[in-house]
Amino acid sequence: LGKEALELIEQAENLDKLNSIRVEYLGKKGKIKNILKTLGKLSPEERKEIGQLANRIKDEIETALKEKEKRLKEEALEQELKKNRIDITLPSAWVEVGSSHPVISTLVEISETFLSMGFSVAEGPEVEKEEYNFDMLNIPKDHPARDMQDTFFLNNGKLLRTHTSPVQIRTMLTRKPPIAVIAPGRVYRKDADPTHSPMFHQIEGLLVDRDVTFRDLKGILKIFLESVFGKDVGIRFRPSYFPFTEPSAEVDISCTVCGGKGCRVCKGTGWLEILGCGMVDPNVFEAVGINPEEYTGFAFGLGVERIAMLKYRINDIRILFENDMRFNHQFKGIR
Ligand code: FA5
Repeated sequence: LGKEALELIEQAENLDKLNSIRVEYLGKKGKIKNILKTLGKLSPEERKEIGQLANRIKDEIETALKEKEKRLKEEALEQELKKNRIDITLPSAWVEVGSSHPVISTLVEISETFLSMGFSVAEGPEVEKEEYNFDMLNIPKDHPARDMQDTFFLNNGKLLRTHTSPVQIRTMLTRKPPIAVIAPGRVYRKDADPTHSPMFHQIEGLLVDRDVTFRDLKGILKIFLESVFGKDVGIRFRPSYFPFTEPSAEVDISCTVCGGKGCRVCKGTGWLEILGCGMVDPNVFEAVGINPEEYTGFAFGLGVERIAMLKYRINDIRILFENDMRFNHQFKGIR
């Protein structure tokens, strides 16, 4: 019986066949079970001998079944591999990997510098109330910045914010000093030339507390500019005017794009204006219900594209938004 089974197993050419042999010999009604059932009728000696024999044959069949099963499976895998040959030395298909736009990576880098100094991020909408964009910032009704030339007015009485300064108002209306926030975001103006884009990014900064001075403003801006451009960067504070700060200044960076003479970006002056700043005007504090006798503060608004232009030596702001892939590809892996 054993020999017969082992031969059948050897000849079995697939797993189905193997399974039916298993049932035939080892199953509940299989040949081995049948022998074991008859043991009761035998004498004790015979019972022992036949019983042992039957169990040995059972073990042999089981082992043979297992081995054959393993071999059949290996053969099947072998066949499969032969049929579907894969050449692992072939080059892979071309996959385009994206990267951050230089304006966005500049914006993130600047933001992180301020976050590391303890500022947090505040936000406001791009479609803004005229009141927050102008009135509460002490910008009079007849100020040229409100002119249809500069501002995109919407027909619902709102406008596209022309700067991130309305986020100052929103922040001071909802929070009590001490306040230390930055507000990065998109702003819009009717502008278009090599250094002016109709949509661009600003980062607003606002710090309000007791005893904040112009010296604090200069110190913070110096730390930030040196961290972005390095210690040797040329920085120039120029007295200026903004209705919402008093005194006010503008900051220029030495124009490394061209080294000065004849440059389109700095118009031959050797400097590029990158931000406006100053001490928060008492009229603004009064508009938001903060006592100017108790608190002082500084604010600044910087142009992100201008900083990206200096950082990457780009001499026309419009290149940043044309989406020419030959340009965009150059910024792969920068951040
Ligand atoms: C302002 O927008 C003020 N809100 C800045 C400010 C904030 C002053 C807080 C004081 C206190 P200004 O219009 O100068 O200021 O713009 C700020 C910066 O944005 C400029 O220095 C320049 O770097 C950038 N900028 C202005 N117009 C454009 C434009 N069309 N395209 C690209 N960058 C621009």
